[in-house]
Parts: sequence; C-alpha cells; structure tokens
Amino acid sequence: MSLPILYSYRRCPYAMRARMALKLAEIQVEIREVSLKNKPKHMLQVSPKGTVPVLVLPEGKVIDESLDIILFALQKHALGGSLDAAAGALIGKNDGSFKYALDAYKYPEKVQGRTQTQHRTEAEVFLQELETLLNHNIYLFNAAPGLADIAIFPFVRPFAAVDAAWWETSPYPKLCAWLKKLVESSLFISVMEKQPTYVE
Ligand SMILES: N[C@@H](CCC(=O)N[C@@H](CS)C(=O)NCC(=O)O)C(=O)O
Repeated sequence: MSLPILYSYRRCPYAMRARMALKLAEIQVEIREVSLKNKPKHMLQVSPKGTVPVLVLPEGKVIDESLDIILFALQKHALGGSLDAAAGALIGKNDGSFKYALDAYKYPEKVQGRTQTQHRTEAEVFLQELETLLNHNIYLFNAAPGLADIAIFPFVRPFAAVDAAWWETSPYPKLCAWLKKLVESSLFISVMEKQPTYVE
C-alpha cells in the first residue's frame, strides 16, 4: 500500500510541527522536500494555495494546514494531550500576533515606523505568557511534551536565534530551558534530517 505523501520544507516551522506530530503518532509518510521557488506541479494541483506542509492521503484526501495535519495525527495518537480550549487559544496567539512580531523582529526593514526592539517588546507579551505556564509545568500544559509544545516551539526557535546573546540573558529562563530541551530532543533531531529536494 502506498504511503501518505507529505510535501514539506525542512526549515518551515509549520512543516516542522506537522512532521513532528506525524512522527509521534507513528504515521509513516513519504516526505517530499520541496523547493519553495519551484514547487512540484502535483503539490499545486492538489493544493493551489502553494504553502507547505501538504499531506496527501492514499485515498486522495488533502490536508493543507499544519494544524489540521496535527489534528489528523491526534486521531491516531494522543500526542500528550488533546487540543483543548487553552492549548487552542495559545496556538492561536502563536500563529497570530507572535508570528507577526517574529517576522517583524527578524526583518525590521520590512516594517516602517517601528524599531527592532519595539517588535521584540511586542513579542515578549507572548513569551511572558509561556514563561508563566512553565512556572507550573516543565512543558506548557504537562510534565511531558504535548501538542502545544510541538505547535509553538518551532516559532520560538527562530525568535531566539535573531539575537542569541539577548535571548540567553532574557528574563525567560524557563522558556530558554524549554526551548533547549525541545531542540535537543530526538524527535526534533529526527524530523530535521536533511532530505534531497524532490524532483517530479
Ligand atoms: N497556515 C499555513 C501556513 C504555512 C506556510 O505559510 N508555509 C510557508 C513556509 S514556512 C509557505 O509554504 N510559504 C509559501 C512560499 O513561501 O511560497 C499552515 O499552517 O500550514
């Protein structure tokens, strides 16, 4: 039987969280590493919006939003917790205001009228919320990594990398430790293995 196909891009945080959820749920997939500048025709045929990740199931069903791929994986495996209201709200903030602030902090020249530090300060509202949660648990909602951790940390990782010296001395020590643990986890390391670019 043919495997589901996952169109993916190694460095995309949305694709990272989809790959991690599928791996945790032990769902085997054929990963097709795409070039974002030259996307495979089949991928664009099944999902014309042209973003990764895209999961194509053997019966033809297409799931082209990373959170929907996580939910699909969740049906097969508990992934350390359900997508309850609290996790859903936190992921919503991550994908909304935090992602916006992350992009602006990374590329401040693209946003007029604000300094890089102002963008960072905006992002810190979310960082503070994560730090507060981590005062209660080692991971966001639990003692083990769960859905929210997987969905959010691929975005905190590039945030930390913008100014590593600031990050390491920032007032978020629990968050720094959380990020380090997740980045060093065998799960993350395994989904970051390099793949040759898929040629149709
Ligand atoms: N809401 C989508 C966002 C996915 C997304 O924006 N992926 C980026 C890469 S990180 C992408 O494919 N961009 C299209 C492009 O760069 O052409 C999801 O969660 O799957």
